Amino acid sequence: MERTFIMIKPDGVQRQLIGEIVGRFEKKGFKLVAMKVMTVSQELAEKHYEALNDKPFFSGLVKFICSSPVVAMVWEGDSVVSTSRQMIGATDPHAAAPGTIRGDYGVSVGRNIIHGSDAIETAKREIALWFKEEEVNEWHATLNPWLYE
Ligand code: DAT
Ligand code: MG
Repeated sequence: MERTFIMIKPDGVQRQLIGEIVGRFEKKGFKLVAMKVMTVSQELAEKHYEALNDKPFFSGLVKFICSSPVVAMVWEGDSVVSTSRQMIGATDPHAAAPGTIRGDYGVSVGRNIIHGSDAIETAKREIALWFKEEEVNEWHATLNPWLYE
């Protein structure tokens, strides 16, 4: 089953949106297999966003991610990578459709509440970067027959 890395950024935590966001993923039918509240080191933030290190906003982005705790999670389910991206919405909350997390709660690209892996390979890299293997739980959800044919 596919997995993705989801992070509620410092603004989402400060704005008390953790329950709202986790609830959306739960209600969709995805399974939570790892979750931790953590203060991110500069080293981890830079590694996580290394593909963007030539962008003018990179240093501000790293500083922001380290500025206050985040909630790091791994969610599992059928097509969870692409479906999560749809639930999150466009990078710029101004462009994000109503009904998406960024569309409903964000007003600025540098404070867009949540991160989600953009592809299956990226998800693998990000999960390995943020979690030890033993922190990711294999568990059988009894709801499965009601979610999957
Ligand atoms: P996404 O988070 O939708 O995958 P991304 O990977 O292109 O978007 O960028 C990572 C984060 O960097 C994004 O969530 C917010 C920040 N960012 C992107 N473009 C930006 C910009 N033009 N100005 C400020 N921050 C930006
Ligand atoms: Mg991205």
